[in-house]
Amino acid sequence: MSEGVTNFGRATVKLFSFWRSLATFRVRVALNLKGVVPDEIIDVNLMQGKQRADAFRAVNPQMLLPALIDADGPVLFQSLAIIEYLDEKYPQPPLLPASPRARARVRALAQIVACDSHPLMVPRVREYLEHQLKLDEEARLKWIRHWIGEALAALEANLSASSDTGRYCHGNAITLADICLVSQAVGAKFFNYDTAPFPTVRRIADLCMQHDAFARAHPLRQPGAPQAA
Ligand SMILES: N[C@@H](CCC(=O)N[C@@H](CS)C(=O)NCC(=O)O)C(=O)O
Repeated sequence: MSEGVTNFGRATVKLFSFWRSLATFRVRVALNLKGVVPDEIIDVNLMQGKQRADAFRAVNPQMLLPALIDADGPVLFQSLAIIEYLDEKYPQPPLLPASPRARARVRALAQIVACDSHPLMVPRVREYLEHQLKLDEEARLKWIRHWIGEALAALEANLSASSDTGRYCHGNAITLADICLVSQAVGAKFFNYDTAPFPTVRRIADLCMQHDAFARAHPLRQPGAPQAA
């Protein structure tokens, strides 16, 4: 781990982050939407396996990013749980709609990404495919692209068929579902997956990326990211 940005030693909000982490991207968007600026950003280099170092294991025994420490803690982990925590602590702008049915839809769309697709392509899974199952790079990419496509297809089917879909995933305000949808679209780009067959997903992702909270949170705009898209 290496120390990142600090504000006068007043460490009230600490975000454990890595530029490429899509789950951390989701939390960065939520922080930006809520106007919360972390006092410290602690870089955990996933490409160097630093998530498994003792220093980070003590923070999050699951050895996954993101992790967030708000004031005296305890540490918060799992991107959806962190985002809902932020939403409850800072209610404006709301990231979940008001009605139970609408909230369920937004959470379900979010979980297509965060529970059913993204976990299948993270470093620990890619490493297992490579080192334990001995799959070559072509087979590993086939795996990743398959699960990216499954989620994009599920999102597109729901979004294009539902009268609840508006400018964003649910109506005309940004919700948790949009945050997750954008992380899926950005992840697809990382693996050169063409999102053209999913026009509703693409339209909403493009619209979100015009918003400063999303644009500033983009993985390629974080410290340590490569220059090129
Ligand atoms: N379900 C978790 C996923 C967390 C996760 O897998 N994070 C990735 C980075 S996006 C990670 O830290 N991977 C480390 C590893 O796989 O070893 C969440 O949404 O927070």
